[in-house]
Amino acid sequence: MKPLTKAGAVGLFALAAAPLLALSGSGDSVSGTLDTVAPNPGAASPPLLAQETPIVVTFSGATDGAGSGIASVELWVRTDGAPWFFSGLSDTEPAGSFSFTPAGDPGEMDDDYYFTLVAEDNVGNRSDEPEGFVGDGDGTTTLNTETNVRDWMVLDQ
Ligand SMILES: [Ca+2]
Repeated sequence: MKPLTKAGAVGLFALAAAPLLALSGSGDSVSGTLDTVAPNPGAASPPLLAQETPIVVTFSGATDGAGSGIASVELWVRTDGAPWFFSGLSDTEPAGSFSFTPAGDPGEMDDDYYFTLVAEDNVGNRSDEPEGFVGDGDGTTTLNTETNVRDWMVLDQ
């Protein structure tokens, strides 16, 4: 009877331990594929010139390689004399376009807007955010809305 009892106890132990082993195995599997690499945000392609707002900025090329995948692509902006900031515009697709409307009433003179992208993957890794008052980003748009007004004045005369 004792050997049977022992065998029964071992069998129960094995059953009780099985879920723990399964969880442990699952944990090993998750850690083996952990994504610690920031995605490549691709590039923004703003127009060289704009005579009206919003400024339409196309973007493409965001990729997370074999990682967890692109969660979002953000449009970041800088103007002369101001630091980089997040425009508030983001997209879950790796390519598309943003319609950026500058704050205030810019464009009376030639105002330059520099654009770049920041991407985040599905586990929260982020590509580098631009900082400070320098850098051209991926491209620059010169905004001059007054050109339109002058055109109208010429047409009216
Ligand atoms: Ca990644």
